[in-house]
Amino acid sequence: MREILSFGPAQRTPPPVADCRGRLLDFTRVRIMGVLNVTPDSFSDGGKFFDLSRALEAVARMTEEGADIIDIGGESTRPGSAPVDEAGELRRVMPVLERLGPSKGPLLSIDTRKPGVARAALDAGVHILNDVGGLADPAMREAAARAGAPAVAMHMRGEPRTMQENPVYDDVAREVAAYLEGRAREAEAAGVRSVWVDPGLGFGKTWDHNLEILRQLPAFTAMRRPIVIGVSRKAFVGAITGVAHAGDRLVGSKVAEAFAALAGADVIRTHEVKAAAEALKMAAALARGRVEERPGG
Ligand code: HH2
Repeated sequence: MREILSFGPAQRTPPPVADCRGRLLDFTRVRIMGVLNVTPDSFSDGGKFFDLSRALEAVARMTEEGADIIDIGGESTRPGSAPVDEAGELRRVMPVLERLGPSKGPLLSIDTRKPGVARAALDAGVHILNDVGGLADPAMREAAARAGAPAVAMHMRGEPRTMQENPVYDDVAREVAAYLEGRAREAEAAGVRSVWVDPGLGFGKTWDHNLEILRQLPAFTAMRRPIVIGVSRKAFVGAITGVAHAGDRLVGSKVAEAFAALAGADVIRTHEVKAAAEALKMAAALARGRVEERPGG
């Protein structure tokens, strides 16, 4: 544990500020990305925010609770999930984006693997592209570059339908970090102004792989790019804590989020924003050894 504190938030050296299409996001503290799944089948909250008014209520609640970013997705990528076509995904996310309009509150990100959805969402004013496909599709890189938007490249091995069928790595942290560095360089060469990397916990990884990645986050901080971590409610949290129902995995999720923050994550993608904000404040105080932040950091 002491080793972890020695590379806590104060030691992180990502770019201090990301320009999100004119809105600035600094990483002097760990940022919270609240999840809004406008889907009937997401693993923990499928169907809950499928209705427009409930989706908008959820955005208002997460804003109040301290979300820095709201990540809006219209396709479940849980293990075994069935893909949705582009028109269907657009029908899910666009009404929410149109009603939100130019957000003065949290930044908005679009969680999609489809260039058509990415382009439409960015045209509607979304600030960040979150691609669980790792920006491997040149059209995704172009969509972010054209809009001048930062993009999250997430690592996934295989496809959601089959990705949990016996994934094998020699050194999972090193291999995933090398993959993401390659994708980030390609995206930058295509004109993407800021690439954030995400090792993709649960996407083609065993439970032990997920733990290994969290314990080896310095392999990712060395890339000097903002690091996004999504651990919230995932199956390995349930397996470790013995909580079968995904929506009840609050405590395990918050412990893992605090651990990720201390180990160097810059953005925590989470379903429970209020509890994450408390956990991250606690983690930050433990890392700096003082209750209060001093003015100016
Ligand atoms: N996890 C999920 C979806 N998108 N994006 C990033 N960058 N990182 C993640 O870890 C990540 C992600 C899966 O969680 P969720 O959105 O709650 O479920 P579903 O895919 O079933 O909608």
